[in-house]
Amino acid sequence: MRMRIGFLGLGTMGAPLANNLRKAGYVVTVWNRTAEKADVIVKKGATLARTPRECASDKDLVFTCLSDEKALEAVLEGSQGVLAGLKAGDILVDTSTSGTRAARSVELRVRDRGGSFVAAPLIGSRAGAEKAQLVIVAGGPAATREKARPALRAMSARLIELDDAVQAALMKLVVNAVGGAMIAGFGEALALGASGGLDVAKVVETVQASGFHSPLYLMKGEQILEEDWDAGFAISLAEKDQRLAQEAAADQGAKMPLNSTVRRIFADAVESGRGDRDLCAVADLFFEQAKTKS
Ligand code: NA7
Repeated sequence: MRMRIGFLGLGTMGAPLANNLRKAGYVVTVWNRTAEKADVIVKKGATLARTPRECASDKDLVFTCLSDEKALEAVLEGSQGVLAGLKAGDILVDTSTSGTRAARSVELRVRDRGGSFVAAPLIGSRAGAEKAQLVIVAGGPAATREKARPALRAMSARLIELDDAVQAALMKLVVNAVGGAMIAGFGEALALGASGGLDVAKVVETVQASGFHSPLYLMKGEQILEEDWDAGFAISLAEKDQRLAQEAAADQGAKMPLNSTVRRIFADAVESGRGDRDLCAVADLFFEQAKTKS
């Protein structure tokens, strides 16, 4: 019998992920707060559930891909929530970046229902999700990971497995703390060059010729030069990731002064109206502050 998957959250990342699962041969039932976003995948053969509970009921695997821990909470709880639909032996896989506190709390509540939880945050952006080229860090009990593995592989190019859900959530925060500092530093430095009269294209070329070059700067450098702010990964979500890193640091006793500044920069970008733009639009904020344009 084909495996049944319930998939909740058809945003930028969730829609292509659910579609990849459908293409891989799973029987997919979807739910999204804004139901119309399900139209495309329903036309391709997925079933639309009326409630999160219905979406999660009687499935071999249940996936969530939601903005943050608050969205996750809204979808999990209540009489029509995902948790109400889970029974003993069921598996919930959260692909959202919802942080270590949420992973800890969701794991307990899924276990209370006799189920098993895997935190499987995504590394990559929309294009990677569409091409099933994401990196996924999956943490949870070995037997549960084994059951979820084929579906996780259908959405990713690289699957990194850990024994614990909270550790997987933490790993994602670590990776995005690195990425956040890189892109904020890049945008700030480009604006420094531009404000002194350097040609931004030449700056990008020179950084890329140096030992500091990176695929991130190659990709985002092009987007910045073209002023293409179409969100592969929205600044508002990047700000959330730095906030979650700060929370984990507070819980663990780690100090992250750089991350705290990066978070403030992203928060400024959101406040300036750039929240829905791609992460690289942080450069645009620096250009504006330096009274120069790329
Ligand atoms: P998007 O494109 O912002 O999509 C977010 C999804 O979360 C989308 O399906 C939203 O439904 C849903 N959402 C947000 N708030 C709620 C509440 N309160 N209740 C129910 N559903 C909600 O994010 P991405 O796909 O780019 O990212 C998903 C995760 O991967 C995120 O953690 C990233 O950091 C990494 P809507 O369509 O708005 O009704």
